[in-house]
Amino acid sequence: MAKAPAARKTEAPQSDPAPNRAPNRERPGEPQSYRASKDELLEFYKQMLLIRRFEEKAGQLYGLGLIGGFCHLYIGQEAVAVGLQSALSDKDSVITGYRDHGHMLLCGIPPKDVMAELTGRQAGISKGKGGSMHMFSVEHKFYGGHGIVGAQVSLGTGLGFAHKYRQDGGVCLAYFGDGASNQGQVYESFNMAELWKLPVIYVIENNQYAMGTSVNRASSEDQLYRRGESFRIPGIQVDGMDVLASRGAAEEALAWVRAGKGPIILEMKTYRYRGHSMSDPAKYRSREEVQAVRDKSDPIEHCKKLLEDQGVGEAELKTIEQEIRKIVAEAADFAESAPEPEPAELYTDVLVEKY
Ligand SMILES: Cc1ncc(C[n+]2csc(CCOP(=O)(O)OP(=O)(O)O)c2C)c(N)n1
Repeated sequence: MAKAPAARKTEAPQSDPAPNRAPNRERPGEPQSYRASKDELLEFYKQMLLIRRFEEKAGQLYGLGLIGGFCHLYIGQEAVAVGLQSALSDKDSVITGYRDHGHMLLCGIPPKDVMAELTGRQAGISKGKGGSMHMFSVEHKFYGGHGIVGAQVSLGTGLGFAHKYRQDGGVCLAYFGDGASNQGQVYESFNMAELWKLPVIYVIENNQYAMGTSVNRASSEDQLYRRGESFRIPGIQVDGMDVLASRGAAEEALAWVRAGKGPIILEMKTYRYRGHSMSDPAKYRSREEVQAVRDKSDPIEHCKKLLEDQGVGEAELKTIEQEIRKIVAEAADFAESAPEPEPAELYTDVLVEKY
C-alpha cells in the first residue's frame, strides 16, 4: 500500500518588521488640474461644444437615412479627447477605435470632411469609402478609425515604434475602451512597448460599458489603470469628465514618455450618454442613471461654470453656441449636397499588387 505522504513542515511566515511601502520603481507624479488661462478655457469649451453639436447632427442625419452603416457617437466623453489632445504637438500621432469623430475634429480635420465621410461622399476624408468607423488622415497624423476591438492598441504600439525608430520626437496617443481592455493583443502590445520603452500613451476611455456589459461584470480587475502593472507600465486614473483634469494628466503622461521612460496608461473615467451605436435598446442601464450623470457631471456644463467664474457672460456663451451651430450646419449641408464617389472609385485604394 502506498504510504501517505508525510505532512509537509511549514514554517510560520516571517512578518516583515518594517514593511517598505515605497514603490519599487519610479512612478509618474500625481497629475495636477491644469491651470488654464481664460483663452485656453474658452478654446476647450468651443472644442467640446463642437464635438457635441457635431455628434447630435450626425445622429439626426442617421435618423434621416443619410448616414448608413455603423455610427458610434462620442456624446458625454468630450472632455477626454479635448483635454488630452490639447497637450499634443504636431509631431504626435493619434489612433482610436470606431468612436472616432471627436478625435478627428481635434486632429484638425475639417468638420465638413468628417461629415461628408459619414454620408459617403467623394469629398469625405476617406473619399466616402470608409464611413464612420474607417476614417484616416496621415496628413493630420490620425491613423484611424478601427472596427476591430483592440486592434488599434497593437497598431498604436507600432506607431510608437515608428516614432522611436525615426527619432522624430513624437508620441502616439492610443485610445481604447474598457471592453477592449480585456482583449489579448492589448497585453502583447504592453509587453513589447515596455520592453522597448516605446513612446505610447495608452488611453483607456472607461465609459463604464462595452456594447451592453458593464465594466464590473466583464473585468476581474475593474481598476483599469492597474492593467499595466505586471508589465511595469504605470497607470493613472483620471476624472475624464473634467477637461482640466484630463489636460493635467496629459501633461504628466507626456513628460514621462518624452523623457524616454516608456509607455504609460491613463484610465479616463467617463460616460457615454447615447447608445453604443445607433441601434441600441439600452436595456442594461436605466434612464435615471444616464440623467444623473448628465445632471451632475456633464463636462461641458462644468466648463461653462468655470468660464462664468472667470467673468464670461451669457452673451459671449450664446455667441459661441451660434458660431458652433453654424459650423455644424454648414458641414451637414455640404455632406448632404456633395456628390457621391464615381462607380470607378470601387477599384481605387484597393490593394491588388503583391507586397
Ligand atoms: C475583436 C472584436 N470583437 C467584438 C467586436 C464587437 N464589438 C464592437 S464594439 C464592442 C464593445 C467595445 O467596447 P469598448 O471597448 O468599451 O468601447 P466603447 O464602445 O465603450 O467605446 C464589441 C464587443 C468587434 N468589433 N471586434
